[in-house]
Amino acid sequence: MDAVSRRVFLKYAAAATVSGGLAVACASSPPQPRFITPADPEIAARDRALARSTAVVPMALSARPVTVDLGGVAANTWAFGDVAVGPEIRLKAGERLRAEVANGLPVGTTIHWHGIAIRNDMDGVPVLTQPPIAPGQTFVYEAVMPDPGTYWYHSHSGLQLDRGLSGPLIIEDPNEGLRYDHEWTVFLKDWMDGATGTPDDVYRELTTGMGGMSGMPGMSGMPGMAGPQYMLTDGTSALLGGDAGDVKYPYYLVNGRIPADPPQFAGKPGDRARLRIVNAGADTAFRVALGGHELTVTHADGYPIEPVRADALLLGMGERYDALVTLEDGVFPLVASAEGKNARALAIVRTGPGERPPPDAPVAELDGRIPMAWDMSVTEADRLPRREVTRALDIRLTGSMSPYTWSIDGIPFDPSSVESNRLGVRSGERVRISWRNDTDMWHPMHLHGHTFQLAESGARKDTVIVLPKATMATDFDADNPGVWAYHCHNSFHQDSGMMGNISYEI
Ligand SMILES: [Cu+2]
Repeated sequence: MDAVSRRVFLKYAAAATVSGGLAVACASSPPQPRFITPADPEIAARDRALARSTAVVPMALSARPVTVDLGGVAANTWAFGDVAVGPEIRLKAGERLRAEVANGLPVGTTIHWHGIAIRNDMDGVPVLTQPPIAPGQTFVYEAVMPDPGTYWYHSHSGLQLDRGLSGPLIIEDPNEGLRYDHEWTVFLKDWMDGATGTPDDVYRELTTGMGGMSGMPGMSGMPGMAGPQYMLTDGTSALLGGDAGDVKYPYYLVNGRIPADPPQFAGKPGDRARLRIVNAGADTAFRVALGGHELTVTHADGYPIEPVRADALLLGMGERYDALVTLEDGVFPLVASAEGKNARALAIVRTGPGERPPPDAPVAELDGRIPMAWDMSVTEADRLPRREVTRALDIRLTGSMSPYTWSIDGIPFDPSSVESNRLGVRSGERVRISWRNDTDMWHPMHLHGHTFQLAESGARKDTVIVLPKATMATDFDADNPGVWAYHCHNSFHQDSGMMGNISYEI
């Protein structure tokens, strides 16, 4: 069935169920499942049961147009503060976050708390879990943050993630087992907004082949200008199975700064630092290494793994890794290379005097050992109990660069309909999603409200890289009722339609 006739069929089926008058249709087709809605009482009840403290951590976030300084480059963007990264939110697992979000943007917005097994009505997906927050309005997100780890928050409306509307969210473990002297958040971003154009210009170029129209003089859309401004035409990555991405950006940032004026982390030789690395990019995988150091990777997407030694890590959009490092004596480049894009983001780690390394300093570790999520194992304590899969979902990833369309099973997501690309599960089931990538590109696939486990005892994650023409099996327990988006975390693929939802049946 094509998209239109499928939608018509679903509407017809819903009407038949409601009216109850079409006995013939009902008798000859299986009963239509009914689904939980975000307003149902079990969603608030689960949240209350998860609280391990009476603490409520307040946070005020004001989304608005602002000019930020990227380190000598000004960008007119939409952000939560006066810098390109939103404020770091910190609380302890089991505490309640109360985030008051004021929308000062000219369009609607919502905030999603990425990776958190949050109560469904606070998940921040327009139409699926709430109406957009209208311009001038305020919405209060209030929910228990149940699990420790490195997470982040971002707008889930349109292409707003590709602006400044994101920030780190760190949930501390009340029983933290690791010992370290420093904790450094490394928040990675690809950036063009308000410097050379907007994400809408990029999307227009990807879908029509024509750039510009943003009104930014001399930058894009000049009549007769040859070749694409943003489309990545020559970026390859062996680790990602070929194609690196769709878009080349003018800037890549660590904590909102360009390499010409990098952020600096300071310590003493011999100190141990915990890196909390977040890829908040829209279309860039980052390869991260600290020159002259070995990493000990301890967490994937917030969940503990059996520690793995690494020279570098590759993060798809939405992924996070935590790593411990024992600091040498000197000044070192902490590099996030934009995979396949011949550019990098940079921070400096300093434990002594000396010149800071140049932005293009060679870093041998970038080509060293790079474990991927499927090489990692969850710790015994966090492993899903062994049991039979009771619900198998095949999610086929489809689409192409030309024409620029991305979809699920050939059907682009319709953001106005909760029925679009909807799959059902029931509470208590062990669900296996097989992500089947039929395309020539890699996709970082993200499921809301749950963490799945790769293979038998692989890493627990909420976002997983699915390589071209490959299938990735991920298991989770259906223990968080609601309507949960799943989508590619490439912003342009998501906006084009590589998205759907998993809904709990009643
Ligand atoms: Cu994708």
